[in-house]
Amino acid sequence: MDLEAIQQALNHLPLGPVRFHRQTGSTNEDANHWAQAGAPDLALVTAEEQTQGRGRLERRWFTPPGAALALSLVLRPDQTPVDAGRPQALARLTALGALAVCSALEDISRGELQPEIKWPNDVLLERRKTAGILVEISWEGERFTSAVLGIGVNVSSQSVPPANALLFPATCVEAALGRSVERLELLGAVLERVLYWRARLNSDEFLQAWQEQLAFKGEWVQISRGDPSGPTMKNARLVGVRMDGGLELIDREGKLITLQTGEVSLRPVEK
Ligand code: BT5
Repeated sequence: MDLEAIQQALNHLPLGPVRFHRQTGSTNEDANHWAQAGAPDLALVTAEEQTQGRGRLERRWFTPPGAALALSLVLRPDQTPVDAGRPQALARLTALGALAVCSALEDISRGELQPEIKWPNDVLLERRKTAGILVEISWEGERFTSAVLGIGVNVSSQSVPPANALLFPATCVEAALGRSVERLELLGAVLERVLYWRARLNSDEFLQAWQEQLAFKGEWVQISRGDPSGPTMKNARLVGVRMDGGLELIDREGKLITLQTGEVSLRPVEK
């Protein structure tokens, strides 16, 4: 990939300016700085390699050169209709990234791939983590001034970290699809779908798509504090997601539990 090829692949989309790095620390870090310096809506940072790629809770995100997508998009509030409070806005924008990746994977595979969203921010293929979303929002009081939507997608096998570095099993798009994938095509499809879903952020269609893509629906999952290896809080059957981003589950006693995006992890209960 290079800047010219990226711009050409994206020239049908109404994006802001694009920055491309062969290697950077973190595209989210870059986009946050750029947003503070006045980057317009839909300014895009993308990189071939990240040396300090980050996940939630100070975790690391692995992006070796030439094997993945690593991108961060600046979103400005006037074009991004999230009218809710802080946790809800974070949940909704995270879902925007996850839904965009799911739709893009369906588009480029012509329906062969069946991606799922592992609440709150992972995209799974064949029940393995293939993409992660990290949203970082800057607030002024109750109004957000900018959000950075960070998306990492494993495309070819070199992008998949060794199993001992992982909290949850991982795979890549090419392994799930059984053929090679053009990263520029996937990049264009993801961004096209970010635009599509952003225009529908508060719609029933958005909630329905989020609900439909949710992994482990109707299944028993183990809820842990922090990492999936952390202490188990309890097992419960997953019901669905609510408009405010909360996840609903029913425990063994039949009690409804709602989890908010935060320091919890889900993992299927082994039968
Ligand atoms: C995430 O965090 O899944 C969010 C990842 C966001 C990455 C993008 S890339 C572009 C932008 N720039 C950045 O610096 N970040 C964003 P979390 O749910 O906390 O998951 C992190 C965990 O996923 C790690 O602790 C590992 O166990 C695992 N992991 C790390 N790299 C992975 C990879 N390439 N594929 C699958 N799992 C990975």
